Amino acid sequence: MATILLLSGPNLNLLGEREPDIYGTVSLSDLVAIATDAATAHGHKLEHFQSNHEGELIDAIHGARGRCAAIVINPGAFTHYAYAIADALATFEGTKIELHLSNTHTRESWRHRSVVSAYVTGIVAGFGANGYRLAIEAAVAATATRN
Ligand code: CA2
Repeated sequence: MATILLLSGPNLNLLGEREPDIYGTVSLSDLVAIATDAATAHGHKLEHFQSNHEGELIDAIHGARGRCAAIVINPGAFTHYAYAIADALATFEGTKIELHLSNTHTRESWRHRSVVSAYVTGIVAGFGANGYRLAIEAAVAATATRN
């Protein structure tokens, strides 16, 4: 059994309360349940951590080193400018999936750029809540084929 760390960035704790046209009506705890079910179905354990603070997310990435097989991260708006999160992801040796509810490329131009994409194994974006299952399955598959 491997541990998969799901990280949620700023404002994702407010999901379900505003902007349902973009992000859907599900809450963050609903998304964590979807991810947990997907991980459990493959015999793995899921841990989740949400923070509105960049340094706390960096500390969580450091804490996953040598302990977790994969990180699935929705960095929220940090995606677009947080170089320190990109640097932290570069230090993690396992599978890394960048995850977004929305297709950021169909939205405002400032959302088109991700500073973390160059440091991840792959990206899941635009599939809403279903993306949380897809991302876990991608992490499991990528982890199984490593080495
Ligand atoms: O599509 C995604 O998953 C995003 O990572 C969500 C971020 C956004 O800054 C990225 O460009 C794309 C924003 C999450 C904030 O979600 C809200 C939830 C409730 C009310 C307002 C925003």
